[in-house]
Amino acid sequence: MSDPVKIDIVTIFPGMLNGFLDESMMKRAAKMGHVAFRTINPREFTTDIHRTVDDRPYGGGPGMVMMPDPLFAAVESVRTPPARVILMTPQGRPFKQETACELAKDKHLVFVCGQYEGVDERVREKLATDEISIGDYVLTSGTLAAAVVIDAVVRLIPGVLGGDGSTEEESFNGGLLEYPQYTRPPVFRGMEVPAILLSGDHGRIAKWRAEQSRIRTAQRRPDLMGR
Ligand code: JBZ
Repeated sequence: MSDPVKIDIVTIFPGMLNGFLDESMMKRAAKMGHVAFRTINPREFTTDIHRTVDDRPYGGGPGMVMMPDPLFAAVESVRTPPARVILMTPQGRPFKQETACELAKDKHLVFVCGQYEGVDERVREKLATDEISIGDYVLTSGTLAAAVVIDAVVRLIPGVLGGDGSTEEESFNGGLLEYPQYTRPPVFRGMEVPAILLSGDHGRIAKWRAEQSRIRTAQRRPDLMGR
């Protein structure tokens, strides 16, 4: 078996990741040796009495900016030559399923998570190899954004989902939304499961599902059609 994929998360709020890393699929993937997580706190790399990680912006303006030295030191303490150093930032490349597939092929990912207003531009220029945004809304924490990216990547690492086919079938694989799903009972509060799904005709079921995916995608996400 191959070495675990190394995933390091540089954050001043490592506690935000406790539930995420210690429950569910992430924990299981780590236990099975597919992935090895570490959190690195830039505060541990400060040298002043107050353990300062941020300061006021040069030129004035609101908010605080994360200082370069603690972030460089934290990344340099874990970085290996092939590592991708990913800065989570609203100005980054929009995160897509394709991006997740790309990152799932790497051996070592280092996520740099800002908080507050942002990080010193020299981190972007000289430390980061990639910049990613999870979407067009305002967050206070790059750490949450990194957790979203890590979740999407780890489930694609070979062996993590047990190769049961569910990776291929889900939303956005094939670029369309998922078809409607039903389970027991066949009638719930007067609402029936479509008869075709109970028919046992797997050919017709597959065609029905493909059609439902198209209808649903055209209605809800026309931007995904014809890609
Ligand atoms: C992100 C500076 O800390 C932040 C704040 C917001 C934010 C990120 C980092 S990453 N939003 C996004 O991916 O949308």
